[in-house]
Amino acid sequence: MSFDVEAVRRQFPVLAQRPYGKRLAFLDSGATSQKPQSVIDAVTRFYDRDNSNVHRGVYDLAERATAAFEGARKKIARFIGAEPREVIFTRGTTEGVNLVAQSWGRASVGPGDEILVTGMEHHSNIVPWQLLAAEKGAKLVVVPVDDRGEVHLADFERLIGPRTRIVAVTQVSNVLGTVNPIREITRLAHARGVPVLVDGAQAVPHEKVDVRDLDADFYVFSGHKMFGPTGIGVLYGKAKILEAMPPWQGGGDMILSVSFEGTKFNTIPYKFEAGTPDAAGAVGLGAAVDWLEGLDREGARAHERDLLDHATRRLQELPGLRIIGTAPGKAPVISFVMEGVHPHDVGTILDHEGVAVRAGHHCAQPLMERFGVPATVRASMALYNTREDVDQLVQGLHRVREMFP
Ligand code: 7TS
Repeated sequence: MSFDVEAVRRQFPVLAQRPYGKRLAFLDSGATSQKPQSVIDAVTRFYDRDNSNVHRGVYDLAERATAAFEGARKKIARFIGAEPREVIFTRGTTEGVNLVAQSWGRASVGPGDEILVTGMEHHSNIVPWQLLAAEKGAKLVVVPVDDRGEVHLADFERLIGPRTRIVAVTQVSNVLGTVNPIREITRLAHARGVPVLVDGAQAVPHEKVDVRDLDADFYVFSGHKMFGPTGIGVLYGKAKILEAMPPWQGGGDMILSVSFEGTKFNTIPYKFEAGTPDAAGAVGLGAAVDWLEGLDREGARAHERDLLDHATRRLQELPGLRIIGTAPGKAPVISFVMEGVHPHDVGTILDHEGVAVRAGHHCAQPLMERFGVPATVRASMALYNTREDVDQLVQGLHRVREMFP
């Protein structure tokens, strides 16, 4: 098996379109990835052939829907090295963090307690903790980010104290591309009896993740960033911890029996899946896992590394361009600013050149403040990108310079 980017690209119908008559260089996979035909087909097939509500019907169709939904859970569990009952379907990363903050957090965090986050977290791994802290009289403590965009284990060692109740950290920064040393962080935290939630949103599309090996207590990610559908994501939690947690939302399917005197809750994972789930989304995510597992992932990684090296080299040729986030071993994400041009103007001009990038604060305003910029332009790459996409970006940036000399 070898990695053939042109064969991969042919599986993504979106990539064939020509905005403004130009070739599309899609460099915003950090926001959401495109979907291969097999994922699109799996969702359509579910609605064509298997659709009915899950865990409810006794008829053939309902059993097929349930089998497809639970089959997806098994695939995803295997993909991340978990047991199926440790895989809870959510709407995405955001919902996963909120679930943990509201269920585990409300039961485990009290006045004066501390929640440790890093300075490079996405808002979805900050705000749910702030809501919890405000309710409980706890506070957030922040691990600083250095000039290259890295965090240091010594700071974790210094900041995990007797009041720390949880460490919430991203595996890969959506702005900087920094890959954090999760294994070392969980080791440090666990030595002090502190659990760790890992935001894997930007990690799963790029690297093989094994939650047991990382020893994460919670691991959250979104389907739509890993070639799956929108509206579906996963919260992994260690079974022992999930079992001890109170339910989050109440409703159908999360109960064993209900009476007005009291309710007996279902076992995990169902205890945390109130209401009709996005079964088609789960099936689509299962198809995304199949698709990823059918690839030469080592080859894909090498391809992504080549793209990052090529992009870094070429962007450095441009005068007045500053790359933000220069940690070694980055994921294929490059944020930058151009002297004298607002990132939004850069984004708009690039759009007319067929280049899709994101310009803004990337839901990481504290990190923008850390680097003293209001916003950046971000090119985030996936395994279907090519050097041609990068060269089109660079050509577009020359055009920006012509317009803003
Ligand atoms: N965590 C990280 C590291 C992210 O990059 C994102 C989304 C989220 C959490 C939230 O994921 P959601 O699926 O629940 O929305 N990041 C981005 C981005 O970089 N551009 O658009 C969304």
